[in-house]
Amino acid sequence: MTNSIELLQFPYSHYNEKVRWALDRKGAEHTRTNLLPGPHAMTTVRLTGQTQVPIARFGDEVVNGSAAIIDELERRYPEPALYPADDAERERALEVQRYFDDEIGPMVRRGVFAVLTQELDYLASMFSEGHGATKRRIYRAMMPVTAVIMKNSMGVRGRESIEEGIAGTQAGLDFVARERNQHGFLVGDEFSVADLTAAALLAPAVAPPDSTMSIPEPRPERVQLWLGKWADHPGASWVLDTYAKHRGRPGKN
Ligand SMILES: N[C@@H](CCC(=O)N[C@@H](CS)C(=O)NCC(=O)O)C(=O)O
Repeated sequence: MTNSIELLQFPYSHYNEKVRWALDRKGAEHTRTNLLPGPHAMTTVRLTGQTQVPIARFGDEVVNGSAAIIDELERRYPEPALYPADDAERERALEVQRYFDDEIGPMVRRGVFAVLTQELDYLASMFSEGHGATKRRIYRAMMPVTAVIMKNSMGVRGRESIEEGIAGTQAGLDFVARERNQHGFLVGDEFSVADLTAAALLAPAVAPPDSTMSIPEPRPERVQLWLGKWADHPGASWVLDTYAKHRGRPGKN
């Protein structure tokens, strides 16, 4: 049994960014294995019986789901803590995490993918970044089919569903603009899992600079319009500030 940590991930996924941020913040040494969205399911099903990443291997132990992985990290690396010490604050921070994981994260993803799935060259190039030229070519050729599968799994099914994605993104930004306290945090007077989760899951609407979640430039016009829609929202400023103050410079995703 080894104690090494391996994160199986998609580089451009906000739930994966959540775990990367937690790993970086705790200074937990780890490796990252990038899976290609689509073919990834062969690996994820074999390891966990389900298709989603993030998945973390802690030696022989396999944990999937961002909240469960952060829970395990918190146990193994208590400092710096992501869970508030005070019971009521801890409960509230975990509640905020659940709200963003279950309700806001999927809507932000739906909103951004409604745009990205209209830009297949851009999407294929972004998702296959770092892979060899042949694999990238094959991936681009498969993209029309992969994009349909992605749209289905993200619930991008016509105007109404896209409006829900936009409304959910707006609700998430409104939430952080409203709930941030005088210290700039969503709960208590220290950075916690609540701030990390909200900022990471809103990042695809804000594209914080120097972050592993900044979608590559040059960005197609539709992508710029998506980002422009949120640029003046006070919640977007909170995300940018939170990234600038607490994410550090994580380097490559
Ligand atoms: N609640 C899960 C959500 C994870 C999730 O939605 N992962 C997406 C990427 S953003 C995924 O792996 N999608 C591919 C699939 O469902 O097969 C978590 O917090 O980890």
